[in-house]
Amino acid sequence: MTRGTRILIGMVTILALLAGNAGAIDTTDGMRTLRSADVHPDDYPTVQAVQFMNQQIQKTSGRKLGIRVFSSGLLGDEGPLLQLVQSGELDMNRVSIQALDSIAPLSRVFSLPYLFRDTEHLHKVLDGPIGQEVLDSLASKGLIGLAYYDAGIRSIYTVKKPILKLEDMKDLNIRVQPSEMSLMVFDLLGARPVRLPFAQTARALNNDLVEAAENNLPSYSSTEHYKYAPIFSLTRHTMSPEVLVMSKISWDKLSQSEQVMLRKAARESVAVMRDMWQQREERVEATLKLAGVKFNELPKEQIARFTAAVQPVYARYASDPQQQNLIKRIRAIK
Ligand code: BDP
Repeated sequence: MTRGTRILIGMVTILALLAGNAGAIDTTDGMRTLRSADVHPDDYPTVQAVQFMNQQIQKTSGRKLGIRVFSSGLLGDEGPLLQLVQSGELDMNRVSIQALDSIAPLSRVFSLPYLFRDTEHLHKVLDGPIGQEVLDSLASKGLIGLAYYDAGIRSIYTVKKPILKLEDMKDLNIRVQPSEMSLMVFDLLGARPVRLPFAQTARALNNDLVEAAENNLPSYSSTEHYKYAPIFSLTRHTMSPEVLVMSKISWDKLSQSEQVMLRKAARESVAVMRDMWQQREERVEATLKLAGVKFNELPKEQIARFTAAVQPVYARYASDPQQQNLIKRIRAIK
């Protein structure tokens, strides 16, 4: 599909989505269909997880309720779409938790750099009371938090030079996620961050607007960013997870049993997603190596310097007592 066709389909879809359908939840052939957005392609684990939910709820509801996923960023970038979810024009959106930074301050804690020790630590936090507290904090913002999905560990990839020490970050023109906190993290590291929508990153790398970006391996691979920026340096600076949110307005339109059904399907989709994610990470690492991507480990002392450099972010973006309390509890989880 050409870019023009995609844009056209995107516009038509958004119009169809909004026209005459205020209040969302579309009814097609007697089945009420929740519309969900994702920037990733159909075979990506986040999309597959919501497809799995769709199958589950169609089965349990006797085809009265389903979910349709608008994948590949068909409806646009995830940040702006969150507003449509809050206003009830779109039912669901799977986003990086960083997209919620300015909406839900408590959720910011999960995007802080160098907070989680490893995936096990992250899962323990997300699966326990802290994870639930953050999901619950979304309700006052018009969002129902349904599930966390894995997003691996984000590291930096570059067009020309590897990142092996803190000094290599100096003046690096790097695409970052459209969040204030990302901007500060990379400012502190000495880089020159540019906030760009996900979908525009490949073009920006290809046209020298930026010389670097940062992401996890499955995204680096599915977007083909590795073709423009084949040097992957394992800075491992954040483990911000994905989150599936639903419009509170749409949620309130469901019956209680439908809500229970949806929560159950969301819970089950997490395990399915984690399996797919792990397999995907292993597979893409091998494929990327074959494609010529050069991976660089950073020495421990350099990771310590990166960690020290970004500490002011904690004071600036996670300083209120509730956030401080979460950070303390997260660190205490062994
Ligand atoms: C990917 C996330 C996606 C973000 C993207 C980004 O899955 O939700 O939009 O990173 O960097 O890993 O913007």
